[in-house]
This record gives sequence, C-alpha cells and structure tokens, in this order.
Amino acid sequence: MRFGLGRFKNRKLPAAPPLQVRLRGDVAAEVDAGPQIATLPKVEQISDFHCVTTWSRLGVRWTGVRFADFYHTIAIPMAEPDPQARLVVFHGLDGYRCAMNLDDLLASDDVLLATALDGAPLGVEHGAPLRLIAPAHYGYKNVKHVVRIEFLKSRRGYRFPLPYPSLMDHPRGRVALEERARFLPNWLIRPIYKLFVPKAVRKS
Ligand SMILES: Nc1nc2c(c(=O)[nH]1)N[C@H]1C(S)=C(S)[C@@H](COP(=O)(O)O)O[C@H]1N2
Ligand SMILES: [Mo]
Repeated sequence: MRFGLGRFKNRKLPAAPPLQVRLRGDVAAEVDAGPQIATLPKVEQISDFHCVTTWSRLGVRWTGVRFADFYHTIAIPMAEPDPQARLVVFHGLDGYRCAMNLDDLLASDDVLLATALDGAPLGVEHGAPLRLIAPAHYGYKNVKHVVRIEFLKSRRGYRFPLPYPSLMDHPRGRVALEERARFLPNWLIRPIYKLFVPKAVRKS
C-alpha cells in the first residue's frame, strides 16, 4: 500500500512511471532532465528516515544520484536557474509538493535523488521512479514520484498543498532541531501528530 498525505494518497499512479524530471521556475530554459539524471554516477547510502509525526525507520539503504551532482552538472548547464533562485520545489506525480532551501540541499552529501531502495528499483509505494532523500529533514520534505523541480527566487510562487500550510510546512524542517512546524511548540505538536502514527506505520 502506498503511504500518502491527505488527498494525495488516493491518486492512482502508474506502477512504473517513466523517469521524467522537468526543470522549471526562474530558469533560462525549461527542460526535461530525466535522461541526463540517468547518466550520473550512482551512490549507495544507508540513512535514517524520520517522519514528522514521530515515527522513524532506521538504516534504510538507498541508491541514487547526489543532488549536488545533479545541480552542478545538469541543472545549471541545461536550465540555467537564476543564481537568486534559492527555493527548490519538488512536485510529485500525485500532486503533492514541498519546498527546500537550495543551500540545505547542497550542504550535505547525503541528499539524493534516489531511484532504488534495498537494491531494487523504487516501487510505487516508496516513490517510483525518483524521490528526494534528505535524511536531515523530515519525511514530508522527501517528496516521492518527483516529476518536476522548480527553482524559485521567491516563496510567493509556492504554496504547501495541505491545510494550514503555514503551520504544517516548516521552511527548513530539520530533524535535529525538531523543526516540525512553524509557530507551534513541539510539546503541543508531538502528541497531536502521534495520534496519526499507527495508521502511517501500517502503510509505510
Ligand atoms: N509525492 C509524495 N511524496 C511524499 C508524501 C506524499 O504524500 N506524496 N508523503 C511524505 C511523508 S509525510 C512521508 S513521512 C514520506 C513517507 O515515505 P514512504 O512512503 O517511503 O515511507 O513521504 C513523503 N513524501
Ligand atoms: Mo510524514
């Protein structure tokens, strides 16, 4: 079963969608970078995965390409994002989307565009054909089924697609700092989110 948030969990997705990653936003050229991503060197890593609702899965083995490699050797030459475009929005085939800071994506080697899990191509449950893996950031930032990556100069072109976006979507979402939500304190959020854990764990 595929885990998804809100209305996105009910979207029917193809079992093996083609690798198609459109680069959009404040760019000189809108292009499909799928074929080029497939040519980048693959890395394998084992990392922990933390959902904001307080469940974690430890030691997950991902294979993919480094986001920094993708940005420098594909995105910059092909799409020429505006150097001021520091917000990166990942769009999933199910309609879900979430934004990350470009600086956070480039800061660490463990940020991947992953295409395999436990040595096998990503299935539709975990994000086929390609998903973001940013282990330092909560699960909701790790967008699955990525089909479009937008580089934006301003947050105005972006809206988190769930209710109460300004509360539920922290601009950075770092696990170590428990950046779960904006404005709301963790002592309040943790018990509320915990109510959703049993259902989420069954599906993940
Ligand atoms: N496209 C898409 N990506 C998504 C979501 C979603 O609903 N749609 N849910 C997010 C959340 S909240 C979590 S915790 C993880 C779950 O990843 P998993 O299904 O591989 O366990 O995916 C994230 N990425
Ligand atoms: Mo999550």
